[in-house]
Amino acid sequence: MTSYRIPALAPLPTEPRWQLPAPLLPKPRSLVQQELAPPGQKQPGTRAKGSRGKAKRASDVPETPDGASRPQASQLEASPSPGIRELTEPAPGVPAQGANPFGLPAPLLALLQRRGFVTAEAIGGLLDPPPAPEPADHFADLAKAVARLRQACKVAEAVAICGDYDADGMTSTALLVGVLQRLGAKPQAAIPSRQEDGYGLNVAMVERLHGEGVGLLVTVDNGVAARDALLRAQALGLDVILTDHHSLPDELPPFLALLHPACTPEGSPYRGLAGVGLAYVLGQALARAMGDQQGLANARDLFCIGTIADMAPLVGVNRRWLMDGLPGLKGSALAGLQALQQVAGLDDGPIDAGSVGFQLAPRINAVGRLGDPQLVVDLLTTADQAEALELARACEGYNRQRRELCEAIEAEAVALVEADGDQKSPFLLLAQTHWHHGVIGIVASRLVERFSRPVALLASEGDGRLRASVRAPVGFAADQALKACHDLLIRYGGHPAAGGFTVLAERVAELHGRLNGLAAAWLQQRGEGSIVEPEALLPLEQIDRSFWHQLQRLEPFGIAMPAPLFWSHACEVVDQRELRGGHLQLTLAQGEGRVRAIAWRWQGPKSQPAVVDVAFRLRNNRWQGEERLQLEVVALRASGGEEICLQRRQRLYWCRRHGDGLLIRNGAGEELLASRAPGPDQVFDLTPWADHPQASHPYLLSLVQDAAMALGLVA
Ligand SMILES: [Mn+2]
Repeated sequence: MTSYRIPALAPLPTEPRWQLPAPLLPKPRSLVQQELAPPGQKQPGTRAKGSRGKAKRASDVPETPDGASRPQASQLEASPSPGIRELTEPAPGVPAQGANPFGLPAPLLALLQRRGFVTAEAIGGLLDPPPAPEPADHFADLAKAVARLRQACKVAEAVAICGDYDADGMTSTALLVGVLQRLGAKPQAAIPSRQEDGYGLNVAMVERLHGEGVGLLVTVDNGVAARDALLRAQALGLDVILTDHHSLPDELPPFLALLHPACTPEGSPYRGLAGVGLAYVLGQALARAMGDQQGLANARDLFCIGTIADMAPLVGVNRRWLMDGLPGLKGSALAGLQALQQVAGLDDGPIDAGSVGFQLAPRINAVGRLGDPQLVVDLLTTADQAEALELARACEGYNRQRRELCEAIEAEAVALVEADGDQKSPFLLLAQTHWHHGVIGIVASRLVERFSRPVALLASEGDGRLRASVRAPVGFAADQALKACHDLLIRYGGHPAAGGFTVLAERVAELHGRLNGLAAAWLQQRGEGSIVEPEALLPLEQIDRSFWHQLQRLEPFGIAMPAPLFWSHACEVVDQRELRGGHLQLTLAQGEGRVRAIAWRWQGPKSQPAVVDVAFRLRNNRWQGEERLQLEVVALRASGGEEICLQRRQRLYWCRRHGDGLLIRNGAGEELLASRAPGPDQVFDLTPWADHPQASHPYLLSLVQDAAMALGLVA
């Protein structure tokens, strides 16, 4: 047995660390593999003025400036060792000529290149993804499944759609119920209850459905793990079409046809489908086979909601179909979606992936968390507007209740954590028997954000058992941590960012000890605080409607295609005020640019420095018919202003703007002047010393590029 020691942890500062993006300059691998000699005796452009630069050449000893001229080093630390990243993630090259026939502004182009979209072809494929390929070529069992469903439609057979109580499972169910109803079958929804049944199809449900005369089961968003239930279905002579996107177990249950993303060919654009994506593939193929196209718009609307709500990656066919489908949501023919938009207050403005994820999905999910999922299926299948509105109001009620529960639990949990003062556990594990397990996952996510460490919240399941939701910050693998403690757990599962387990109450203390050991080791390795990694510089002056429209071309944003995180250098804080609810509102100015910024649930210091660097996402804020672009602040720090300090391994360099160029001084007082290279690329070089033998030295060039980036001179 492994034993874990729990080292005492120093309190973590709330200040996040910043990591600037890799410069868009190719750096040869040799930089990584061999420790380069410093610029050397014959450093180009060395100027004697004001320096004591005679003998003390740049050497391997850490450089420290001496004398009173010591510049004020900001806390800025460019990626401490820019080379290391390249071992796993080569810095994208300088944009090839003609790689931007799309008219994208420089910050967006830089962002795309850092995300790996380097060629014109790749960028084109992102802005306008290719149509989905023929699904039958990617799903071997699709024809078999369609044939069986056609038969059911012909004879008006009773078909059960066996879904799940989350938004993905409920939209999948509604999608197939809608398509089958239209095509003549007699579909019924069969979703287990979170409270009474737990996840997935069970034996009792199968027996009940069989008793009611159902001859065909279609599972959506679950099924591959329901071996017992499906063995029972087989014994009762029921046909089963399995559609699921959860991990395939070693032993599959019996089935007539299986649609699963993992069964598509390697690299298939269908690999990222959620449950509702599979339901859409099946519904679409069936409707086509039966010569009906009309009902498919409704199915596509549901596809959009379920895919975003389930946090499926927005790439491949997901991206293509969302780009096609999202604009139609506003005018959806589904009465339920219209009603839901109405109660959510989405009347004005377009519906984008964000409004689906943050407005519509929570209202649907709240029902699955606290109530009967059948309500959502009814809402999303009814044609009656009055009924739809009534059901949407019920969703709204559950959502309000969900919000209140979350707030109460969060307040309790935060109080428990803060009672420990500076001695917070590396792994926050909190248990209260009265907490509702339908919502503890949401609260756990908020605590991860607040305390930047893994969190497990436990609620009672009865019989001396507790059930937990686990959430973890990027870099800590929750699933691996649970696996390492499997001998203490009754049940566990999940993926790196989120998981769950069931445990006996008497085991909780030991479990917490072990998890603390794992998290402490991870925290120690990761360093203190969270890390902010802005992707591209965006000067405030460039923020206008035209930039916003260009940014919209990269939508939809979500999982695997996050909304860009920009940063801006040396912004003047013109105004700051605290809003009700603990939010911070700032007015920032930079050159001609002036913009409103808001930091939701601000945890940092009350008062901000006069000049800040800000990391932010750009949002279009609609308020009472007016639209205004504003920054959503992710991090703030005091700006180094005109002069910043870069650290390269053991050496320090002081860098500042110098006219259109920049000036770099090392610890020996030697200075180097760089200027913007001619041409469209955002490159600084040592043109002033073009003749010097070391003017193209990779170490110097990358140093210059890092400095230009840190000073906010290039995107
Ligand atoms: Mn799902």
